[in-house]
Amino acid sequence: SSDGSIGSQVNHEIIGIDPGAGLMKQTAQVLTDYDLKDWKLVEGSSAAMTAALDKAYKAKKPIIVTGWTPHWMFAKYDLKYLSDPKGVFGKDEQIHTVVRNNLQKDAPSAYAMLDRFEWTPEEMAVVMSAIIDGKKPEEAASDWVKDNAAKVDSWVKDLPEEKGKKLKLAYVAWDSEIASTNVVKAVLEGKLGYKVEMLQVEAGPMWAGIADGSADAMVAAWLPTTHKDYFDKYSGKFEDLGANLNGTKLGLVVPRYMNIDSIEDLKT
Ligand code: PBE
Repeated sequence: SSDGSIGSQVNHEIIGIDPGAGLMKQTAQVLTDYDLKDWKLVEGSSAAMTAALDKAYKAKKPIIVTGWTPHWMFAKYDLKYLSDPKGVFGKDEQIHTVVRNNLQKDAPSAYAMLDRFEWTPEEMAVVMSAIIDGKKPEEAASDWVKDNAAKVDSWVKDLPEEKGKKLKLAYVAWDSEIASTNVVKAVLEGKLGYKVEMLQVEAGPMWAGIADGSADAMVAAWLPTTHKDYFDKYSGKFEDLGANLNGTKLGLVVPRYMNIDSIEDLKT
């Protein structure tokens, strides 16, 4: 239809990301809880979502995407979260570091570094922005490590090198996790001598890989809400080393030029 409603303007589509993301489950719940029957959540990837956003934004067209903080999109475009009066997207949570059982015994220095690893959304933003400006992720990460020597030293202080020992870091190609995983790899390799392989997978296989020991660690666990299903499913089969970043948010995101403010506004 072309009745001029927000729904008809965007074809009743919300541009989603990879189906395994917690954000996708929460958005599906939003469609139910707000009774948005005509609406579709479009599956894709982080990269496809940001490409669609970029295209719409440049044309000043309406678009609704699933989004999260920390993300470079908020620096590059003038955006807003739609308010969520029913609280489906939950409260602020943290990004946690999660490792396989027995990693402490098998790779004590890596375990200790991963346990100490923590940074801020502002620090992560530096790496994310460098990547979106065209730097290779490894290069953006190693530059950040060079520029933040004091912080990096606090993660590795007094830990013995384990030259040549292999480690596998699992991650999903979410912009925030591309940044964090590359920084952790740069530190484990550059400061502690490990040989680190990065395994890019979907969210389900990332958790499964830690639980079955085929991956050693990940810094991409959004808890306590977004990855609750995975956390519960693999309970006892991993070790949660706690938060590595505070100050996250998830929700539906639109360009500020759009004349809506709340998820409730999608109903009209
Ligand atoms: N995210 C980014 C993920 C966690 C990191 C919000 C897209 C998710 O929804 O599972």
